[in-house]
Amino acid sequence: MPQYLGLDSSTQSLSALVIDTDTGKVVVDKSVNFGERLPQYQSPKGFLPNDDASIKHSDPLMWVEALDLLLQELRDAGVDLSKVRGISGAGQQHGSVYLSKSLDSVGDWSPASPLREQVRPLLSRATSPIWMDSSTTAECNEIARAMGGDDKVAAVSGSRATLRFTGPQIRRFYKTAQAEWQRTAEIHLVSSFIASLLTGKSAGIDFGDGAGMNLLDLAQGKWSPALLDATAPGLGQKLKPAVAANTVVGEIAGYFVKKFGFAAGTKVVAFTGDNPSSLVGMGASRPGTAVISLGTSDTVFTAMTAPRTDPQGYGSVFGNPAGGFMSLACFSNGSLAREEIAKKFGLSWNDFASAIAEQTKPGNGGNMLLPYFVPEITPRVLKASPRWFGSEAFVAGKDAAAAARAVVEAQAVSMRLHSEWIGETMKTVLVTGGASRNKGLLRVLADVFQAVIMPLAVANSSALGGALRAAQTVGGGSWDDLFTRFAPPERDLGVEPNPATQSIYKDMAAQFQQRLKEVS
Ligand code: XUL
Repeated sequence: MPQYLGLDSSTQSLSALVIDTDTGKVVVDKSVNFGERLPQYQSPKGFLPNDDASIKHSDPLMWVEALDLLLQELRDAGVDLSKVRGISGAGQQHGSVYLSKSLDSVGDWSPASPLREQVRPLLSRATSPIWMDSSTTAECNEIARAMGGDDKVAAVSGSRATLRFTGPQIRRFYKTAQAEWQRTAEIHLVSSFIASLLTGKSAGIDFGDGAGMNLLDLAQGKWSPALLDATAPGLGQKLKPAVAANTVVGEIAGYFVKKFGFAAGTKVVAFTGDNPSSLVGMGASRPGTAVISLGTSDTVFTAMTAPRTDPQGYGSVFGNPAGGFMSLACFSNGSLAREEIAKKFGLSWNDFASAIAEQTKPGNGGNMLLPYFVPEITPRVLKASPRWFGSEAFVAGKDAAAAARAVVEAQAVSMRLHSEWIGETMKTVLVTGGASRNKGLLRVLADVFQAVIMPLAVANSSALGGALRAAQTVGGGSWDDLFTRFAPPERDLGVEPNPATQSIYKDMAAQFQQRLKEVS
């Protein structure tokens, strides 16, 4: 029975999903939450505490340990990993791992000790900056200046020099930690790092995730010499050539065969970013269907007919793992903001749905929230600064139902406003991620986007995208067949827009933009 494993190393957890292409079934879908299961890393939300709110780093050994832990759990759950023919997957985008030796020179891992102990001495930098980091304003300006302006950076790489992108992060490392920089022989993204662990040798970064670095020449599929020079001297030698997403980067290392029962020779396909992987996992890798992913960050993305850049500079263009390009707008106040409201008012996730369906109305009686509980990427809000506007009770934090609707309406309005540049009509929007089963949230999205909103049968679309890409590359399945069988949208749960709300949300969008000027 041909089975394929997809992994997703995201901000807060590592997930594994196995599909069986004979039966058309998902064999297993399991996750390890870093905060809960690996508390020794002191990263309850997946990143390390820091007095400087702009600095967000994670311990890469936490990701390594999670891999051992999750594969052991699959084994303990009776999953026969020897049936897996191919593996692919995804990582949170932009995060980077710094090694003092190329993994090509390591050979196989020893099954005698845990993987984390073997990786520890290879790290030239103890922590990894992740996508939530916003400490690189100076470096972005320097890169843009060296390139002759932000438009030039966007024309080559698909995005302006962007705070969380890996190039500016690398430049900051080069400027602030000379000794560690000198000791660094190889730099990986989270995605290529996990693929490298699996093969026991250095796996190339794929075009999809590589586009989130401000280093890749999108048209050429090669590191841009000008961007490399503008970022840090000698950087080109620390990066392996980028590869297409459907490249087999190696075979599974003996360590995993001996420890977890994989078959020797199991192929590993290049890993990509979590958003490009979700595009495939949602069956949306051709233009015409937009995707909203509700995770730690919320993202809106769609396959693109032609690469187009965001004139306001917030959105990005990445490689589409199924070929061509995709757009992406990323909002850091996703579930982080929803969880803040839930915590503040003691609301369950069901309370959110009933607050929206039963206790409040579209437009929220004029109550509005600027939902910035952490610094925001889109639009740029540098300091956490939630603002409440409306009735006395709402502003005083005494109206739980209005607060629940307010956070969801504000997020939806902002997503709509900041995805207009993509220029693709969004008649159908597929929704994935932890919050995608919340009827109240889907209702607001349908009304704000004036589009049919449909959740996907499998919530974990990024890991599913990994499994589908492995099946397509190694097993040779057709995309259409794989999408029909594994990524059917839940039509029954689809929510139709109510046309009567169109003008309400048009007014709200105008007010929202007005209010935004106060914080951005
Ligand atoms: C996308 C982005 C986030 C991360 C974490 O540009 O920064 O969505 O990929 O999921």
